[in-house]
Amino acid sequence: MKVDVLLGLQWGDEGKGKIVDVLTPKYDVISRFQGGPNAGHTLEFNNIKHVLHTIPSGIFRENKINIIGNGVVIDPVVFKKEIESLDKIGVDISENLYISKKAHMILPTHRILDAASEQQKGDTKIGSTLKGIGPTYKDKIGRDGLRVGDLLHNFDEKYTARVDNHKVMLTEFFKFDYEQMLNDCEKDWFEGVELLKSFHIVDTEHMINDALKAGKSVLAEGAQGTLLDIDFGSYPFVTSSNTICAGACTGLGIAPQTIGKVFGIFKAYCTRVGMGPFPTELMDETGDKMRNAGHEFGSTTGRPRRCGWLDLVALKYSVMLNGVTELIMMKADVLDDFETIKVCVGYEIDGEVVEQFPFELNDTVKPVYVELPGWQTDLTKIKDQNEFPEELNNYINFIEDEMGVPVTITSVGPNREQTIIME
Ligand code: 2SA
Ligand code: MG
Repeated sequence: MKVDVLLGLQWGDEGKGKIVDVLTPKYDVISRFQGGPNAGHTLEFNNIKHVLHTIPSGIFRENKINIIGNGVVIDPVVFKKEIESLDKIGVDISENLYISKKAHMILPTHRILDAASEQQKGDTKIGSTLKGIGPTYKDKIGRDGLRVGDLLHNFDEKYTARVDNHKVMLTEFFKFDYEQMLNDCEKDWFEGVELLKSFHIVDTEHMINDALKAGKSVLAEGAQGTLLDIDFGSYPFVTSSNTICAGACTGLGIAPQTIGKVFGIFKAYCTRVGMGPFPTELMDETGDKMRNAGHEFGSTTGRPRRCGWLDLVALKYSVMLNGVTELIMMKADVLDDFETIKVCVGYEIDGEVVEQFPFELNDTVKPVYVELPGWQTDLTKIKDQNEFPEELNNYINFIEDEMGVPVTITSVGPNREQTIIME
């Protein structure tokens, strides 16, 4: 069997949670391979909206194995809150959640270091989610991290050594007053650790490979988006993990040839939270209209998202990096009320038009648009592709032609029923 991968092709918030929820019934194992509580995957369960941060989206279905892979970073505080809120709605996952011993932990001081670093950067800050992601991955790569498996042996010693180190950095380098923040969260953190220890902590790479050998199907659930990838995103305004398909290999311990389908999710337009370049951004009424129609406010931090037209230069780059085999277009209904819809097909840089995603997206990059007629139809009631207005079909065909990959699902609203499978 193969591992199918589902990932975001833009700057995150493409609606991965909804689609993973639609796809999960087909898989035996659902896994997360990178990121951490900077993700917020919104799912609907019994008509209740539920946001997951660390836990894979397969947990609302019975008899699914959910794996938090080695590439993920875990904050025990957030983890505990997630478990408690699942408990409240009667979802017990103690038996079908497995956590990699090799996943790194976000320490209380990592969160504080994230805040200190952003404060020090001032105007050049990344606009991070302040969840401690950057400092945790920095320690992992710097070979100073603490892993979930470390909880099982001499943990207190290791914890104190790391935290003492961080305290020196906070005091001497960042001149950051951390005492209060640390006092506020350390107790919760240790409580979270106790809860974490009660779950299955295993070498998940063996589990996944054994599952594949036994004929089980695996879905790898990406977080954030391709344009936030540490290597290929709009560096330094990126997250600190590999969000692309290759990240599933390193973040789960699976070989490249085990990858099967690659589902690439994108919104019919673009959004971005945090700082960093965004060529098609609309800082006008059109952008406001998209934000309101699409309820574009972050599920993790509540921040208003920046909005703009679909960028096919960036999308093509993402399709290439991930080897996308199927495209999934989300939130088509958000564009219901637009007379015409623009699509960026090139970037003008110093008077020259390029179609290749450049090294740097600075202010000199100007989008080149094609304008297509809008459908001006309420898509939210549509149940079948046959009912699609001609203009929507044209929009989809245009994208498929440019990408060379078919759109196999179009989403026309937040509910499960508003997910149109394309023939
Ligand atoms: P960080 O906290 O170090 O990862 O922040 C670095 C940059 O990455 C951006 N970032 C995000 N942007 C959009 N969505 C994110 N998460 C989604 C959510 C979930 C998803 O709904 O919250 O799509 O998986 C996310 N996480 C990080 C951040 O704004 C900084 O620009
Ligand atoms: Mg989101």
